[in-house]
Parts: sequence; structure tokens; C-alpha cells
Amino acid sequence: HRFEGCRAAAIDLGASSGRVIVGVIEDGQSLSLREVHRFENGLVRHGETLVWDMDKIVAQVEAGLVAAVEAGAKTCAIDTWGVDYGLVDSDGNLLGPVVGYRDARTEGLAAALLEDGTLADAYERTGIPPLDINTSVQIAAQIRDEGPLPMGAQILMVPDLITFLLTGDRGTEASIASTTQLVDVASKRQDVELLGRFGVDDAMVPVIRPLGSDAGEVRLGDHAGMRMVRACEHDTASAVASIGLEPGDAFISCGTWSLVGVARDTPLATPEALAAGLSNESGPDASTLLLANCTGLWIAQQLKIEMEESLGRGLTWQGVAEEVRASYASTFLFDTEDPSLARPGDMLGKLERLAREEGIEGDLGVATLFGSVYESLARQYAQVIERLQRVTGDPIERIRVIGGGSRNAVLCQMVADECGLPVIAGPAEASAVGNLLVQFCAHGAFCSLEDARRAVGSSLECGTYLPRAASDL
Ligand code: LFR
Repeated sequence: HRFEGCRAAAIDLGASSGRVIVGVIEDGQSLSLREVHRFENGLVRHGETLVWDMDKIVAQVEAGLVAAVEAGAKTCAIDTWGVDYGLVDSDGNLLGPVVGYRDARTEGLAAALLEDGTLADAYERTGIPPLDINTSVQIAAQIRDEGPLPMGAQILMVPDLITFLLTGDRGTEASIASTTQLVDVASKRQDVELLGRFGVDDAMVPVIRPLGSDAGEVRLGDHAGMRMVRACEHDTASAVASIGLEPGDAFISCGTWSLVGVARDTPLATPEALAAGLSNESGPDASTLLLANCTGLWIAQQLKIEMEESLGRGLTWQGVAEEVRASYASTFLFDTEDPSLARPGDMLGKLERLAREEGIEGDLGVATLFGSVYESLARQYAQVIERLQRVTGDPIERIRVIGGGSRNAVLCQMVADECGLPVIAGPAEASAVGNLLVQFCAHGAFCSLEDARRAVGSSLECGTYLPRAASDL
């Protein structure tokens, strides 16, 4: 039976948590998920710099993989956030910390690189707008601060770095590579000329390997035998891989970030798309994800931590949602893309200032604060949906909210209302599901991702939210 032994582990790392999820195909038609390991993640200070604690992350991933082997998983694959990288020398040593995209070293640098010509044609070439978080911009900041990259060093994106540390295999994959702003949008190969402008020669970037290819055996001591597969290593692409998008569908992949976009057969790197702030990232099945990089649950996550401190009690997401549902009345809306909100620290103070600018004084409370965050996010997403329709000329008729944010019923309803469109919410573990489906295809259990989704789609939980007329609100 071709489904026999069809067990795989997804390592899904987000900015606020990491998890290892074992997926099993039962009878060829339902996918069951079991989270075997979860840990908290977040940027930590290393002197003045915001970095990822790679030792902790790798140790946690290994603990998760041991549990996954014990649960019978035969393969694993990893997906993570985009843009961040580590440098590895020819002996395989990690050179310096892995700096996080929220670090201030790149502040204003994308605009400066645009101005001096380095990134002048980068959008046409790569399909990625000049953003301070891009790998390209981070490399420029590193070279500015530390001098040329060491001879023989290789730039490994976070999932590639972890793959290397687990198996010794050096390589990358199209979706994560596309977040660097250093890959040619048409050929999906490294843009050697653009790399050269950053002082990077092509030996410093690994080869882009095909989806589903083998990345070696995981070195797990006594727990031998597990192999690593290259899935869509960018969590956004993995999340989109979990759902079958119909014509007229847009997606919102909602976690710490929200990626609002559509899947297309071809890139759209026109001046209009650039003016609309749209990225062309590499998606599953050779698709291009035309999307805007929006703030997701980040503001709410930071707010929750600070509110817990100031209230002196724990808050649960469920409890927050109930308070918002019971007593939120639209009060103040703000620009969720305000750059000051992207950096950690004093989120409460920043929101109180924004509220005062709208003439709202006094203690805001949980319902008003979180309700305003969610409504402001929903309004931002509705604006992006408008922009996507205008730039592509294709009407959007339905929204798929995927990722952790799909569990947030208040937010999903607000998205439906603000966009005036039905929302299908789920799967919540979209990135892990997309990651697993690529592995099952690599095992030969399905002929294509489409085939895999068709087989297991109905076993994935999804909810529906219909837009309410303004008069019902
Ligand atoms: C989401 C995500 C976004 C990317 C951001 C920073 O987790 O991968 O797609 O723009 O993180 O890397």
C-alpha cells in the first residue's frame, strides 16, 4: 500500500514559536497532525544587536526530531520566516550571530541603496521591493559595519543553516532564496550581477535545489535513519502549499506577519506593482506569490506581553477575544505599518500615543486596545486586496485566511466585514501542512501537491465568515 509508513515531521519555525509536527496519512485520505514539540522563540539582545538564539533553536529542533523519530516519522523538512541568514566558513563554523530582521542596523538603508543606484533596477530583476529587512540590505549593513565578508564564507538562510547543522548538506530552495532580493524573478536563479554589487561572489551562495530533493540524513545520535527533504523553506510558501487556491481567491497568511496576496503563473514586476508595494516571491509549483508584507499579530503579541506585566495577571488569546467581542466599539484606527511599531519595546505607550492623536484619552483597556489593533489590521488588509485587484486587473471574490491568525474569530470576521468578502479560515497549521504535503509527494504517496491537497483537504478544519452588512454591525 503506497500510504503505508507515510509519516513525516514538519519543523515550522516562526518568530514567536517553533514546533515540530508529525503528520500521518490515514487510508490515503485524511491527514492527522500531532504536535510533538513546541518552544517559544523571539529575538534576543546580543549587546546592542537583536539576534536569534541559534544554539537554543537548534537544540529545540533536535529535541523535536527525537520525539518525531519516536513517533515513527521517516523524513523531516523545515520552513521558517524569510530574509535572515548566517555566515558559515569552509570548515562549517558559524561566523558571528544570526542577526534578526528587526535589528536597527538596516534602518533607512534600503532607501539609501536605491538612491546610490545599488538597488535601482532590483525590483525589475528580482520582483522584490526595496525593504530594510531584505537579505540584500542586511548584507550591505554587515559589510558597512564589519568590512568585506570573509573569503570562503557561505551565506546560508536560516532554514538552510539549520539543515546544514543537522545534516551537513549545503543548499537552498527557491522560496526562501526569493526573499533575499538576490534571485532573478524570471529564471529563479541567483542574480550573479546583483550579488556582485554587494561584493558577494556566486560561490558564497548555495545552489537552489528542487522541491522534494534529499538533504541528507539527520545526525541524531542513537536516533538514526531520518532523512531531510527540501520542502518550501519559506513559511509563507509552505502555508500557501497547504491550500488549493481557486481563481478569484486571495490569501492572508497570518502569523507574526500577514502576507496578503494572490498566486499567479507569472511574476508581475511592473512599476505599478512596485508603487503598490507588492513582492513577487517564489511559491509552490513554480507559482509566483504576488503579495504585500503586512504587520500581522506582532503588535498584539507584544501588547499581550506588556499588558500581562502591567495588569499583573496572565491573558489568554481566548480571553482577549471574548473581551473584544463583548465590549469593543470601534474607537481609534491607526496605520499598522507605522515603522515605529515594527521595533520591539513599549508597544502600549506607542498605541496610547496613537490613540491620543485621535483624541482618545484615559485608560484604554483590553477590549479597546486589542479591538483597535484587529480592526486596524483588517482595514490594512482590505486596502491591500483593493491594490491587488487594481494592479492585476483580476477580481478577488474570496479570502483564505491561513496560519495561526485563522484561529482568531474576531479578526477573521473583521477581515470579512472590511473586505466585504467571504473568508475561509484555516488550516491554522498551514505551514506545517504544506511542508508535510511536499514530503508525502517526495515519498511517492501522491503525484503532485494538487493531488495531495485533493486527497486530504477535507480532513483539514476550516471555518467560514460571511461579511455583515454595515447596518448589522
Ligand atoms: C512570515 C515571514 C514573511 C517575511 C517575514 C520576515 O513569517 O516569513 O514572509 O517577510 O517573515 O522574514
